[in-house]
Amino acid sequence: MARIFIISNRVAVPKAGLQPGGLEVALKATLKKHTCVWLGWSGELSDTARTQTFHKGRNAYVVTDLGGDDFEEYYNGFANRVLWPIFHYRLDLAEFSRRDLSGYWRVNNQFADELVQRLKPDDIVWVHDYHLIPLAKVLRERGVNNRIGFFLHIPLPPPEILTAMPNHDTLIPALGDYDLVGFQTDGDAANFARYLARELGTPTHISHRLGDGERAMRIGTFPVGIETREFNRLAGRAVRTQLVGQVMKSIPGVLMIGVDRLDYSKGIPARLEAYERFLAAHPEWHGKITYLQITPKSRSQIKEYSEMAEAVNATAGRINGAYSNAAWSPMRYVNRPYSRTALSGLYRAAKVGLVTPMRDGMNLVAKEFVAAQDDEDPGVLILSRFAGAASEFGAAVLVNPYDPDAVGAAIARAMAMPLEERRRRHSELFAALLRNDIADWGDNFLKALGTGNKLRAIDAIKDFVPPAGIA
Ligand code: ADQ
Repeated sequence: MARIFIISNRVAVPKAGLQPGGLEVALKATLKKHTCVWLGWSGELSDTARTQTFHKGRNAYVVTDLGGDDFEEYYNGFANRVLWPIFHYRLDLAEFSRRDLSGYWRVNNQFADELVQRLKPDDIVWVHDYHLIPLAKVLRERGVNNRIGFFLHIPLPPPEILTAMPNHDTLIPALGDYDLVGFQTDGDAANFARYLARELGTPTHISHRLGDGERAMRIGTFPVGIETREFNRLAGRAVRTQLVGQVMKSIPGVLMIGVDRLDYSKGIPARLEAYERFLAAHPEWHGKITYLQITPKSRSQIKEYSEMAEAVNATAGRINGAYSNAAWSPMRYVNRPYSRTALSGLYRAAKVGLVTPMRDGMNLVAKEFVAAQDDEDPGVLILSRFAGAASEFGAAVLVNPYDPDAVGAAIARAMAMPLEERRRRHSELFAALLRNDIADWGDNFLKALGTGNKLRAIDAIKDFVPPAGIA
C-alpha cells in the first residue's frame, strides 16, 4: 500500500513533549489510518545535519537538525518575519532580506534531499504550510514524479498584498509544481486564483490546471476540523477534575476564557482593550465575571513577540489595577500551556469563549470551545469574522476585532443571552463541527490528491472575473 509522506517544519514525535500546535491535532486521524512517514526539523541545531528516525506502530518519524544559520534565515527569518506577517495581512511587520530568502530555499532543498532517499514511486507526499512552499519544485528538480499535495494552514491574502512581497514572482508560482493546493476557506482559494489570473494570466476557469504537459495543479478548500465527539466526551469528564473545580471555586461569578499562542495575529491586545471597554460600560458585571486568558509564549526570539508579551502584561496589570477589589480581580493572565484535557474542562466550565484573531487560517480553539460545551446549558462563542472558522460558524456572535466597543458590547450580549438562544446557536455550531470533522479531513484531501475528484473551491473560483487587461 502507498505510504503517506507528511512533510512539515516541526514533527510531533510521540512523547517528545512538543508545544501544542494546530498541525498535530489536525493530522491525528491520518496518522491513525495510514502508514505514514512524517519528516521535518528535529527542533535541534547542529552543524552536522544529523537525522534521526523514530518508530511508533507502523509510522516513522524522521527528524533532521538545522544549522544555526538555517534557523536564523529559514525559520526566524523568511518564514516568520516575512511569510507569517504578510500572509496574515501585516505588510507593516514584514522584514525582507535576500539572505533569509536563500536560507529558506536551502532548507527546502535539505528536506528534499532527505525525502528522495526514502521515497518509493507509489508513495504520496503531503506538504504542510508556509515553511515549505517550494518543496514540490525542488523535488521535481530531483526527478520526483509522485503525487504531491500542499495544504496551507494559514490565510492566503489577496494578490494586492501578496505582490508586495519581494520575490513573490518566483515563490508563489512554485506552487504550480504541486498536484493539489489546499486552503482553509473558499476566500483563501479565491485569493490564490486571483493571484494566478493577475500575475500569470492563467484564466481562472482553468485554475484547476496550471502549467503545460502532463501535470495539472488543482485548487481545493479543506477546512480543518477537530475530533468533535471525542473532545465533547473529554470535556464532560475534565470539567469534574480538581483543576477545574479549584478554578471555579476561586472565582466569584462566571468564567470567560481566551486561549491562544502569544502571536499578534491572535488579537490579544485588542481583546484586552475590548474587555476594558466592557468593564467601563457595564459596572453591573463587576465582581461577577472573571476573564482567564491562557497564552504560552511563542517565538520569543523575535522582537515583535517579546514586545507584545510586555504590552499584554502591562494591559492585564492595568485592568486589574483599575477594577480589582479584595474579593475579585477581573482577569487572570496565564503564561503557560495547559494539557488538552485541562483546556477542554475549562472551556466547558466557561460561560463565554472569546476568540478574536485579527486574522487566522482557521482557529481550532473556536472549534474546541464549541465541541466542549454541554448542550443543555452551552456557553457562547464570540468569534472574529476574520478567523477562517467564521466561514462555518455563522451562528457564533461574530465580531470585528478592530472595533473594541463592538467586542465589548458582544461580551455584554453573551453574558445576558437567554438559554433558549444559547441552545439554538450551539446546536447550529455543533452541526457545523460534525460536517467538517477532522476524521474526514485528511481523507478528503488525500482522496482529492489521489483521484482528482472534483473540488469544492472550483465553483467559487469560477465566479471570479479577472481584471481588465488579463487574457
Ligand atoms: P495555530 O496558530 O497554532 O495553528 P489554533 O488553530 O488556534 O492556532 O490552535 C491550534 C491548537 O493549539 C489547538 O488545538 C489549541 O488547543 C492549542 N493551543 C492554542 N493555544 C494554546 C494554549 N494557550 N495552551 C494549550 N494549547 C493551546 C495554525 C493556524 C490556524 C489553524 C491551525 C490548524 O494558525 O489558523 O487553525 O494551524 O490548521
